[in-house]
Amino acid sequence: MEQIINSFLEEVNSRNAHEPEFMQAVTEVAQTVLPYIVANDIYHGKNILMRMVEPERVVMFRVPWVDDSGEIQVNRGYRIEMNSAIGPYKGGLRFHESVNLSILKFLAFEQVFKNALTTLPMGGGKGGADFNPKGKSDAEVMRFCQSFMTELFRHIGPNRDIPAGDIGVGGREIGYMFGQYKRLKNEFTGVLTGKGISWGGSLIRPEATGYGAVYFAQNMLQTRAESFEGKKVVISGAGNVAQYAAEKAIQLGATVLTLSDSSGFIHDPEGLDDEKLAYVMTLKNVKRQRIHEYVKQYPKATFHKGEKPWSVPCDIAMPCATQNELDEKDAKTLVSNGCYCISEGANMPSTPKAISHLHANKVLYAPGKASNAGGVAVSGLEMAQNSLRYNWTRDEVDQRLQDIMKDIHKACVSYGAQDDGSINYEKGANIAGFVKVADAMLAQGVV
Ligand code: NDP
Ligand code: 2IT
Repeated sequence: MEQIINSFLEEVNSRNAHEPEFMQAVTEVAQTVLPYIVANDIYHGKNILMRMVEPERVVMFRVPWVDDSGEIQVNRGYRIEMNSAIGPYKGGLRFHESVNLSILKFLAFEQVFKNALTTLPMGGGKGGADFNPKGKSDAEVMRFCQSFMTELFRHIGPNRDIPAGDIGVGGREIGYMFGQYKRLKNEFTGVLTGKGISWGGSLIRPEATGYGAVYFAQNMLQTRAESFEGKKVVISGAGNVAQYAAEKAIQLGATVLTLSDSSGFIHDPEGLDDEKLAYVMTLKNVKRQRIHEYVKQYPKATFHKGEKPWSVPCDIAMPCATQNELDEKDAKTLVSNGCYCISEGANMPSTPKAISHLHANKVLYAPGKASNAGGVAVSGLEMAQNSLRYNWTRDEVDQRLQDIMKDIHKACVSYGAQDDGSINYEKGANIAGFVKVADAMLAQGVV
């Protein structure tokens, strides 16, 4: 088996040698899915995984724009249309200076499996630009978004490819891009998700990824007759996913001790409450300032410059910032401090060695493609509401989100249950996602 996996990865690597994040994501899937393919005749001999690692289409384009001082800037835009076997391409847009082909291909590949797990009919895609929104004025962000959409609009559509937000792309950016798409096409359609409530958005979409990651953790905890009540939770990030993971964890009676950004983390030993979280939301979403401001407002908290929050003892950890933010050393620290549940809000935040350590110590570990699927799931519900030209209530959407997270958990259990009674959620998520997409691909022939 090892030989089959190695020769598969060698072939993929020969085409993608300079894409480390993409190879990391493919390796993780190949190690769990190839043994399943070999054991199941209907998938064997069809080169099905090789077809899945090759994007259906990649678009790269120039994004020129004029900054506030009149200088002309140029960024690089991308859209990876990875797989449309079970529905139109669907996935977020990331605006961050680190964005490159490797990062977007890893995200698009993960999205294919994640979207299949949601139970909704969505293929996988991802896009973005190496644009750094930090410190830019609203007017600069608007001009950038308009220029980005002036090329992207010809590749997307409500039945073709439906982008949404990711790092650096929130309600403001979706608004500017939607406005430009509508102007160019002269059509009001649900071409993007994460829209404002008065112009086609869904209630609970901003909350969905963070809430969903907590709901998934709740399902995992229930397998050990545990809950969030009274638990210590450590969260990284201070953006969309981290904020709503914190909100839901607090609502369920947990103590949220940390938040972070790329400059360091804050530790509030008394825990965040509704008022403190409202302060963080204004700080990050309205004032667009840094997390270290928190300790000026709440002096009992401390700021740890340049550090990650994983050294703070906790029961539950939720990485909600970015890829590879939790390494083997962090995993060892978490486990030795008593952490027994990790629910990933970010995409691929744990390194392969960290994941091995978590498995070896029987930590309840949920990979992002399962635990952060609530965001894209509610995007799918936003698409459904747009098609119906109707809006569901907050409670209706929240209930559907909870049901979907429960179904994803069930799918992970059915493919990831181990002989010793533990659940390998990584294996379960990969195989469950694979089966749905592979069955559709086989039915549709070699296309
Ligand atoms: P935001 O832009 O709202 O927030 C990102 C947060 O992560 C910020 O606090 C940011 O800090 C921090 N961060 C970003 N890059 C780094 C880095 N290189 N090192 C340390 N911290 C970093 O993004 P989201 O909250 O939307 O996304 C967070 C994660 O969740 C990403 O992995 C994303 O792919 C994933 N995700 C998002 C979904 C969504 O619906 N939005 C859905 C599913 C997954 P700083 O401000 O300093 O950059
Ligand atoms: O990684 C993700 O799932 C997202 N950024 C959300 C994608 C979406 O289409 O809502």
